[in-house]
Amino acid sequence: MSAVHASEGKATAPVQAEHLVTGLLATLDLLQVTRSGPVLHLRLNRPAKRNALSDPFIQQLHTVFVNMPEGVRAVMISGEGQHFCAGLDLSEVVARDIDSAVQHSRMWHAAFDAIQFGPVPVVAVLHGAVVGGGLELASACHIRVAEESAYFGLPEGQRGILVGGGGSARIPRLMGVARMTDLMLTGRVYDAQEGLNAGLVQYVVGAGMGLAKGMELAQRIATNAQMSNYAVVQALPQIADQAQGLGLFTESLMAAIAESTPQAQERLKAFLEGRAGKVVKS
Ligand code: 1HE
Repeated sequence: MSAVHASEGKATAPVQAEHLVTGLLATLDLLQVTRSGPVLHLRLNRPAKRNALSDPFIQQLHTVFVNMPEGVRAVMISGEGQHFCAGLDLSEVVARDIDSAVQHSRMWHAAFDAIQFGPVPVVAVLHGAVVGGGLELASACHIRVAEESAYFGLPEGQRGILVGGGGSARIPRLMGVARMTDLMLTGRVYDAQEGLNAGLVQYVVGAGMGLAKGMELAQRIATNAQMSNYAVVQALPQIADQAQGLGLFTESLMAAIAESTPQAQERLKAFLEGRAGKVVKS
Protein backbone atom coordinates (compact mmCIF):
# COMPACT_ATOMS: atom_id res chain seq x y z
CA MET A 1 0.00 0.00 0.00
CA SER A 2 1.39 3.40 -0.93
CA ALA A 3 1.99 5.92 1.79
CA VAL A 4 0.88 8.84 -0.35
CA HIS A 5 -2.80 8.15 -0.05
CA ALA A 6 -2.89 10.18 3.12
CA SER A 7 -4.98 13.30 2.54
CA GLU A 8 -3.10 16.48 3.33
CA GLY A 9 -0.89 14.62 5.75
CA LYS A 10 -3.69 13.07 7.78
CA ALA A 11 -4.31 9.33 7.94
CA THR A 12 -7.11 8.06 5.71
CA ALA A 13 -10.38 8.13 7.64
CA PRO A 14 -11.75 4.73 8.68
CA VAL A 15 -14.28 3.38 6.18
CA GLN A 16 -17.78 4.27 7.34
CA ALA A 17 -20.54 1.66 7.38
CA GLU A 18 -22.58 1.57 4.18
CA HIS A 19 -26.08 2.97 4.45
CA LEU A 20 -28.91 3.09 1.92
CA VAL A 21 -29.28 6.40 0.14
CA THR A 22 -32.53 8.35 0.10
CA GLY A 23 -34.20 10.40 -2.64
CA LEU A 24 -34.18 9.67 -6.38
CA LEU A 25 -31.49 6.99 -6.27
CA ALA A 26 -33.45 5.04 -3.65
CA THR A 27 -36.34 4.67 -6.12
CA LEU A 28 -34.28 2.65 -8.64
CA ASP A 29 -35.50 -0.93 -8.41
CA LEU A 30 -32.69 -2.58 -10.41
CA LEU A 31 -29.89 -1.00 -8.43
CA GLN A 32 -29.28 -1.03 -4.74
CA VAL A 33 -27.49 2.20 -3.91
CA THR A 34 -25.61 2.60 -0.66
CA ARG A 35 -23.07 5.12 0.55
CA SER A 36 -20.00 4.94 2.72
CA GLY A 37 -18.76 8.48 3.30
CA PRO A 38 -17.53 9.80 -0.07
CA VAL A 39 -18.06 6.46 -1.89
CA LEU A 40 -21.32 5.52 -3.59
CA HIS A 41 -21.80 1.76 -4.02
CA LEU A 42 -24.07 0.55 -6.84
CA ARG A 43 -25.10 -3.10 -6.73
CA LEU A 44 -26.56 -4.50 -9.95
CA ASN A 45 -29.63 -6.03 -8.39
CA ARG A 46 -31.29 -8.43 -10.80
CA PRO A 47 -29.63 -11.68 -9.71
CA ALA A 48 -32.50 -13.94 -10.88
CA LYS A 49 -31.63 -12.88 -14.45
CA ARG A 50 -27.89 -12.80 -13.74
CA ASN A 51 -28.01 -8.98 -13.82
CA ALA A 52 -28.85 -9.03 -17.55
CA LEU A 53 -29.06 -5.44 -18.74
CA SER A 54 -32.59 -4.55 -19.82
CA ASP A 55 -33.50 -1.11 -21.17
CA PRO A 56 -34.72 0.14 -17.75
CA PHE A 57 -31.50 -1.18 -16.21
CA ILE A 58 -29.36 0.89 -18.60
CA GLN A 59 -31.57 3.92 -17.97
CA GLN A 60 -31.21 3.51 -14.21
CA LEU A 61 -27.43 3.34 -14.47
CA HIS A 62 -27.52 6.51 -16.57
CA THR A 63 -29.76 8.20 -14.00
CA VAL A 64 -27.21 7.64 -11.22
CA PHE A 65 -24.32 9.20 -13.11
CA VAL A 66 -26.24 12.32 -14.11
CA ASN A 67 -27.64 12.72 -10.58
CA MET A 68 -24.50 12.14 -8.54
CA PRO A 69 -25.22 13.06 -4.91
CA GLU A 70 -23.32 15.97 -3.40
CA GLY A 71 -20.01 14.98 -1.84
CA VAL A 72 -19.56 11.67 -3.68
CA ARG A 73 -15.92 11.37 -4.77
CA ALA A 74 -15.80 7.80 -6.11
CA VAL A 75 -18.23 5.06 -7.15
CA MET A 76 -17.99 1.29 -6.78
CA ILE A 77 -20.12 -1.01 -8.97
CA SER A 78 -20.65 -4.69 -8.12
CA GLY A 79 -23.16 -7.41 -8.96
CA GLU A 80 -25.56 -9.24 -6.65
CA GLY A 81 -25.77 -13.03 -6.89
CA GLN A 82 -23.34 -15.45 -8.51
CA HIS A 83 -22.35 -13.26 -11.45
CA PHE A 84 -21.38 -9.66 -12.10
CA CYS A 85 -23.42 -9.38 -15.30
CA ALA A 86 -24.70 -11.62 -18.13
CA GLY A 87 -24.74 -8.73 -20.62
CA LEU A 88 -27.57 -7.56 -22.78
CA ASP A 89 -31.04 -8.83 -21.85
CA LEU A 90 -31.43 -11.14 -24.83
CA SER A 91 -35.19 -11.38 -24.38
CA GLU A 92 -35.51 -7.73 -25.45
CA VAL A 93 -33.53 -8.10 -28.69
CA VAL A 94 -35.90 -10.34 -30.55
CA ALA A 95 -38.57 -7.83 -31.55
CA ARG A 96 -36.31 -4.90 -32.49
CA ASP A 97 -36.30 -3.28 -35.94
CA ILE A 98 -33.26 -1.56 -37.45
CA ASP A 99 -34.17 1.97 -36.31
CA SER A 100 -34.79 0.96 -32.73
CA ALA A 101 -31.64 -1.20 -32.75
CA VAL A 102 -29.51 1.86 -33.57
CA GLN A 103 -31.27 3.94 -30.91
CA HIS A 104 -30.89 1.12 -28.39
CA SER A 105 -27.14 1.00 -28.93
CA ARG A 106 -26.96 4.80 -28.67
CA MET A 107 -28.82 4.61 -25.36
CA TRP A 108 -26.10 2.28 -24.02
CA HIS A 109 -23.45 4.65 -25.35
CA ALA A 110 -25.01 7.61 -23.53
CA ALA A 111 -25.21 5.68 -20.25
CA PHE A 112 -21.69 4.25 -20.42
CA ASP A 113 -20.24 7.60 -21.52
CA ALA A 114 -21.85 9.05 -18.40
CA ILE A 115 -19.88 6.47 -16.41
CA GLN A 116 -16.53 6.83 -18.16
CA PHE A 117 -16.71 10.59 -18.54
CA GLY A 118 -18.75 11.29 -15.42
CA PRO A 119 -17.81 13.39 -12.43
CA VAL A 120 -15.85 10.81 -10.40
CA PRO A 121 -13.69 7.69 -10.81
CA VAL A 122 -15.52 4.35 -10.87
CA VAL A 123 -14.23 1.03 -9.49
CA ALA A 124 -15.85 -2.18 -10.81
CA VAL A 125 -15.75 -5.30 -8.63
CA LEU A 126 -16.14 -8.36 -10.85
CA HIS A 127 -17.03 -11.96 -10.08
CA GLY A 128 -18.54 -14.84 -12.02
CA ALA A 129 -19.70 -14.03 -15.55
CA VAL A 130 -18.54 -10.70 -16.93
CA VAL A 131 -19.75 -11.26 -20.45
CA GLY A 132 -20.99 -9.34 -23.46
CA GLY A 133 -22.53 -6.10 -22.30
CA GLY A 134 -21.31 -6.91 -18.78
CA LEU A 135 -17.75 -6.60 -20.04
CA GLU A 136 -18.72 -3.43 -21.90
CA LEU A 137 -20.02 -2.00 -18.62
CA ALA A 138 -16.85 -3.03 -16.78
CA SER A 139 -14.70 -1.46 -19.50
CA ALA A 140 -16.46 1.90 -19.02
CA CYS A 141 -15.22 1.93 -15.41
CA HIS A 142 -11.77 3.19 -14.47
CA ILE A 143 -10.44 0.47 -12.17
CA ARG A 144 -11.44 -3.18 -12.40
CA VAL A 145 -10.96 -5.61 -9.50
CA ALA A 146 -11.63 -9.28 -10.31
CA GLU A 147 -12.28 -12.04 -7.84
CA GLU A 148 -10.78 -15.40 -8.85
CA SER A 149 -14.24 -16.59 -9.97
CA ALA A 150 -14.51 -13.87 -12.63
CA TYR A 151 -14.47 -14.84 -16.28
CA PHE A 152 -14.64 -12.73 -19.38
CA GLY A 153 -16.24 -13.48 -22.72
CA LEU A 154 -17.87 -11.83 -25.71
CA PRO A 155 -20.52 -14.33 -26.84
CA GLU A 156 -22.03 -11.90 -29.35
CA GLY A 157 -20.57 -13.96 -32.22
CA GLN A 158 -22.47 -17.05 -31.05
CA ARG A 159 -25.67 -15.02 -30.57
CA GLY A 160 -25.53 -13.54 -34.09
CA ILE A 161 -25.01 -9.99 -32.91
CA LEU A 162 -22.15 -7.53 -32.32
CA VAL A 163 -21.14 -5.50 -29.30
CA GLY A 164 -23.31 -2.37 -29.15
CA GLY A 165 -22.52 -0.84 -25.79
CA GLY A 166 -19.23 0.79 -26.68
CA GLY A 167 -17.22 -2.43 -26.46
CA SER A 168 -15.60 -2.08 -29.87
CA ALA A 169 -14.17 1.29 -28.80
CA ARG A 170 -13.31 0.55 -25.17
CA ILE A 171 -12.27 -3.10 -24.97
CA PRO A 172 -9.48 -2.95 -27.61
CA ARG A 173 -8.05 0.01 -25.71
CA LEU A 174 -7.63 -2.34 -22.73
CA MET A 175 -6.66 -5.66 -24.33
CA GLY A 176 -5.88 -4.87 -27.97
CA VAL A 177 -7.83 -5.58 -31.14
CA ALA A 178 -6.27 -9.02 -31.68
CA ARG A 179 -7.34 -10.39 -28.29
CA MET A 180 -10.84 -8.98 -28.62
CA THR A 181 -11.10 -10.47 -32.13
CA ASP A 182 -10.10 -13.87 -30.69
CA LEU A 183 -12.77 -13.68 -27.93
CA MET A 184 -15.45 -12.69 -30.41
CA LEU A 185 -14.63 -15.08 -33.24
CA THR A 186 -13.81 -18.18 -31.23
CA GLY A 187 -15.92 -17.74 -28.11
CA ARG A 188 -12.75 -18.00 -26.01
CA VAL A 189 -13.27 -17.21 -22.34
CA TYR A 190 -10.54 -15.68 -20.16
CA ASP A 191 -10.29 -16.45 -16.48
CA ALA A 192 -9.38 -13.77 -13.94
CA GLN A 193 -5.62 -14.28 -14.28
CA GLU A 194 -5.81 -14.17 -18.07
CA GLY A 195 -7.90 -11.01 -17.77
CA LEU A 196 -5.14 -9.51 -15.62
CA ASN A 197 -2.41 -10.55 -18.05
CA ALA A 198 -4.38 -9.13 -20.98
CA GLY A 199 -4.96 -5.76 -19.28
CA LEU A 200 -8.70 -6.20 -18.79
CA VAL A 201 -8.41 -5.84 -15.02
CA GLN A 202 -5.84 -4.20 -12.77
CA TYR A 203 -6.29 -6.41 -9.66
CA VAL A 204 -7.14 -10.06 -8.94
CA VAL A 205 -8.19 -11.01 -5.42
CA GLY A 206 -9.42 -14.17 -3.70
CA ALA A 207 -13.03 -15.33 -3.45
CA GLY A 208 -15.14 -12.94 -1.40
CA MET A 209 -12.39 -10.31 -1.19
CA GLY A 210 -13.54 -8.11 -4.08
CA LEU A 211 -15.84 -5.73 -2.23
CA ALA A 212 -13.28 -5.03 0.49
CA LYS A 213 -10.56 -4.40 -2.09
CA GLY A 214 -12.87 -2.28 -4.26
CA MET A 215 -13.97 -0.21 -1.27
CA GLU A 216 -10.38 0.23 -0.07
CA LEU A 217 -9.39 1.52 -3.52
CA ALA A 218 -12.47 3.73 -3.87
CA GLN A 219 -11.93 5.26 -0.42
CA ARG A 220 -8.29 5.93 -1.27
CA ILE A 221 -9.21 7.47 -4.63
CA ALA A 222 -11.74 9.66 -2.83
CA THR A 223 -8.97 11.27 -0.78
CA ASN A 224 -7.22 12.64 -3.89
CA ALA A 225 -7.74 16.23 -4.93
CA GLN A 226 -10.98 16.37 -6.92
CA MET A 227 -9.46 18.10 -9.93
CA SER A 228 -6.63 15.56 -10.14
CA ASN A 229 -9.15 12.72 -10.25
CA TYR A 230 -11.22 14.58 -12.81
CA ALA A 231 -8.16 15.19 -14.96
CA VAL A 232 -7.20 11.51 -14.81
CA VAL A 233 -10.59 10.20 -15.88
CA GLN A 234 -11.31 12.91 -18.46
CA ALA A 235 -7.95 13.89 -19.89
CA LEU A 236 -6.04 10.59 -20.03
CA PRO A 237 -8.38 8.80 -22.46
CA GLN A 238 -8.78 11.96 -24.55
CA ILE A 239 -5.03 12.48 -24.78
CA ALA A 240 -4.50 8.83 -25.69
CA ASP A 241 -6.77 9.44 -28.69
CA GLN A 242 -5.08 12.67 -29.75
CA ALA A 243 -2.08 13.19 -31.99
CA GLN A 244 0.97 13.72 -29.77
CA GLY A 245 1.23 17.47 -30.32
CA LEU A 246 -2.39 18.07 -29.43
CA GLY A 247 -2.10 15.62 -26.54
CA LEU A 248 0.84 17.49 -25.07
CA PHE A 249 -1.02 20.77 -25.39
CA THR A 250 -4.09 19.27 -23.68
CA GLU A 251 -1.82 17.96 -20.93
CA SER A 252 -0.33 21.42 -20.32
CA LEU A 253 -3.76 23.01 -20.03
CA MET A 254 -5.13 20.32 -17.73
CA ALA A 255 -1.99 20.29 -15.57
CA ALA A 256 -2.15 24.06 -15.17
CA ILE A 257 -5.82 23.89 -14.15
CA ALA A 258 -5.20 21.08 -11.65
CA GLU A 259 -2.19 22.68 -9.97
CA SER A 260 -3.94 26.04 -9.62
CA THR A 261 -6.76 24.71 -7.46
CA PRO A 262 -6.70 25.59 -3.74
CA GLN A 263 -6.65 21.86 -2.90
CA ALA A 264 -3.48 21.40 -4.93
CA GLN A 265 -1.84 24.46 -3.43
CA GLU A 266 -2.58 23.22 0.09
CA ARG A 267 -1.28 19.72 -0.67
CA LEU A 268 1.94 20.99 -2.19
CA LYS A 269 2.49 23.29 0.79
CA ALA A 270 1.76 20.39 3.18
CA PHE A 271 4.49 18.29 1.57
CA LEU A 272 7.03 21.09 1.66
CA GLU A 273 6.26 21.65 5.36
CA GLY A 274 6.67 17.92 6.13
CA ARG A 275 2.95 17.39 6.79
CA ALA A 276 2.23 14.99 3.89
CA GLY A 277 2.91 11.33 3.24
CA LYS A 278 6.02 10.22 1.35
CA VAL A 279 6.11 7.81 -1.57
CA VAL A 280 7.22 4.44 -0.22
CA LYS A 281 7.25 0.86 -1.53
CA SER A 282 4.09 -1.23 -1.15
C1 1HE B 1 -30.74 -14.04 -19.19
C2 1HE B 1 -29.44 -13.67 -19.64
C3 1HE B 1 -29.35 -12.68 -20.64
C4 1HE B 1 -29.22 -15.17 -18.13
N1 1HE B 1 -30.50 -12.16 -21.13
N2 1HE B 1 -31.84 -13.47 -19.68
N3 1HE B 1 -25.14 -12.61 -22.92
C5 1HE B 1 -24.97 -13.92 -23.02
O1 1HE B 1 -24.97 -14.51 -24.09
C6 1HE B 1 -24.86 -14.68 -21.71
C7 1HE B 1 -26.10 -15.51 -21.51
N4 1HE B 1 -26.16 -16.10 -20.18
C8 1HE B 1 -25.40 -17.17 -19.81
O2 1HE B 1 -24.54 -17.64 -20.52
C9 1HE B 1 -25.67 -17.74 -18.45
O3 1HE B 1 -26.97 -17.32 -18.04
C10 1HE B 1 -24.66 -17.30 -17.36
C11 1HE B 1 -23.34 -18.00 -17.61
C12 1HE B 1 -24.46 -15.80 -17.31
C13 1HE B 1 -25.20 -17.73 -15.97
O4 1HE B 1 -25.51 -19.12 -15.97
P1 1HE B 1 -26.42 -19.68 -14.80
O5 1HE B 1 -26.47 -21.18 -14.99
O6 1HE B 1 -25.96 -19.18 -13.50
O7 1HE B 1 -27.87 -19.06 -15.02
P2 1HE B 1 -28.99 -19.43 -16.12
O8 1HE B 1 -29.80 -20.58 -15.63
O9 1HE B 1 -28.42 -19.56 -17.49
O10 1HE B 1 -29.89 -18.12 -16.14
C14 1HE B 1 -30.74 -17.78 -15.07
C15 1HE B 1 -31.86 -16.95 -15.64
O11 1HE B 1 -31.31 -15.74 -16.17
C16 1HE B 1 -32.55 -17.62 -16.81
O12 1HE B 1 -33.91 -17.20 -16.82
P3 1HE B 1 -35.08 -18.12 -16.21
O13 1HE B 1 -36.32 -17.28 -16.37
O14 1HE B 1 -35.05 -19.39 -17.04
O15 1HE B 1 -34.71 -18.38 -14.77
C17 1HE B 1 -31.85 -17.04 -18.03
O16 1HE B 1 -32.66 -17.06 -19.18
C18 1HE B 1 -31.65 -15.61 -17.55
N5 1HE B 1 -30.56 -14.97 -18.25
N6 1HE B 1 -28.54 -14.39 -18.95
C19 1HE B 1 -31.70 -12.56 -20.64
N7 1HE B 1 -28.17 -12.24 -21.11
C20 1HE B 1 -25.22 -3.74 -26.21
S1 1HE B 1 -24.85 -5.13 -26.96
C21 1HE B 1 -24.36 -6.30 -25.79
C22 1HE B 1 -24.39 -7.65 -26.42
C23 1HE B 1 -24.35 -8.74 -25.39
O17 1HE B 1 -24.32 -8.53 -24.22
S2 1HE B 1 -24.37 -10.31 -26.05
C24 1HE B 1 -24.12 -11.35 -24.70
C25 1HE B 1 -25.40 -11.73 -24.02
